[in-house]
Formats: sequence, structure tokens, C-alpha cells
Amino acid sequence: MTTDPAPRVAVVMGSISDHRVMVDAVDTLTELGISTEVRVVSAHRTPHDMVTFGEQAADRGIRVIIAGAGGAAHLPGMLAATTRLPVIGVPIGLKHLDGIDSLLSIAQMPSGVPVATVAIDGARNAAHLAARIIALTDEAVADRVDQHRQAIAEASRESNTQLDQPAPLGQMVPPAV
Ligand code: C2R
Repeated sequence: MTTDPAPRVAVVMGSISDHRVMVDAVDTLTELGISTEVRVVSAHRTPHDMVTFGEQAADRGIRVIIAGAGGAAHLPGMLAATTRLPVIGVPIGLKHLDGIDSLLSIAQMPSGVPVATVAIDGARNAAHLAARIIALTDEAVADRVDQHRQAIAEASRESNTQLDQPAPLGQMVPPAV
């Protein structure tokens, strides 16, 4: 469901290989009715494109940037240096070091240049955080965020039925969020 005419959240990633993780952010924003643009842009490989992207984003109507990057993950921080928009960083877990390297690269920003960092591969929560920021000034999005909060609360309560009639160990199903 997409109801916005122009994208208000940009989901960017350092490589197309990050798409397997970042697609969760795109799907979640779509479910919440927030139109999204999706781009590959890299501080390392396309630095000039990245600066242009960051500098123009606010004037194009973007309100939040979600940036996913793995390894030496400079993209979220470098974007935060080029724009006043809130930037949410998603550390991507790669084969070596399991994403700890990107988590620390994204979280350890110098004072005055903030990046809100979610968990390794936490693209879905990045989208929920972006939605909450958009919801500050958009009642329709606020309603959808509240509906989602209710849905996960109900799913959590509902999972108690599994304890009332326990399935064999290891076959209990966590609530879908
Ligand atoms: P390839 O799979 O294309 O070799 O990329 C990407 O986010 C990806 O996870 C491997 C990893 O390199 C990361 N990358 C960055 C940046 N650009 C690409 N961390 C950046 O600018 O920070």
C-alpha cells in the first residue's frame, strides 16, 4: 500500500548485495503506506554521487534517510555529514566479523553528526523508526503505526495459548511482527 505521491523516505545501500537485507525496510514502509525511493549509493565507490544525493535529499521532499552498509560502513555517517535530515543506519552482517565491524562503524559517530543505529540486519526496525518520525506530522501514518503496535501486542498475548497447550519443545512459534 503506497498512498504518498512523492517519496518521503529514502532507503539507500552501499551495494546491491545489501538488498537482501534492505528489502525488509522497503516492504515495511510500503505496508505502512509511506512511499519510498530505493538507491545504491556508496561513500567509497561513488563519493560524488553520494554527496549530491545527501545535499539534495531534503529539497526533494525526503524526510528520513535509511542507509544500510556492510564492512567499513561509512555510508550512513557520510550521508549524515551532508544533510540535516535524520539518518538511520543499518549495519549489514557480512561473512567476516558478522556485522560487528559495520555496527561499530555506524554507531561510533563524532559529536554533532548523529546516526540512529539499529541492530545488525535490523532493516525492519529502521523502517519502523522512520515511520514514527513521519508520524509526528502525519496523522494517517500515526494511525497505521498505532495499528501495528496493537497488532504486535495482540500477537504477543495470543502466543500464550501455546503455553496453555504446549507443543513439543522447539515447535513453538514466535509472534509474526
Ligand atoms: P559488494 O558485495 O558490492 O562487494 O559490497 C556494502 O554495503 C556491502 O555490504 C560489500 C559491502 O561493501 C559495502 N559498502 C560500504 C560502502 N560502500 C559499499 N560499506 C560505504 O560507502 O560505506
